[in-house]
Amino acid sequence: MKQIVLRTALALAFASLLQPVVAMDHSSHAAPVAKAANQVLSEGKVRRLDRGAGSVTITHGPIENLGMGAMTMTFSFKQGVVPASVKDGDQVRFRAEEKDSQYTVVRVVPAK
Ligand SMILES: [Cu+2]
Repeated sequence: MKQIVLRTALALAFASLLQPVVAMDHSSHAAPVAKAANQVLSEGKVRRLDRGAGSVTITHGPIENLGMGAMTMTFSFKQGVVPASVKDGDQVRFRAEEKDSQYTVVRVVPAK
């Protein structure tokens, strides 16, 4: 009897080792091509806003559409893109794009 119990335990232990490893499928992580992708905003904090020069330095989190990790960098922007209420130190959500090999902020939304 003891023998059978032991064998069963071993069999179960062995069977658990044979559980098929679920293959990781990353295909679903592929960048969405939908129009909605244009609306994806990134998180950031305004470090230095220069409205005259049309440049803003932002410490930002990952920017998925640019394949960029978190960092501090300067973007250019066109007049009217950064809301008048936005000032240095503000938390914002923003959309950045690469235009003419220049990183440009095309939308800025103050974060609450
Ligand atoms: Cu960056």
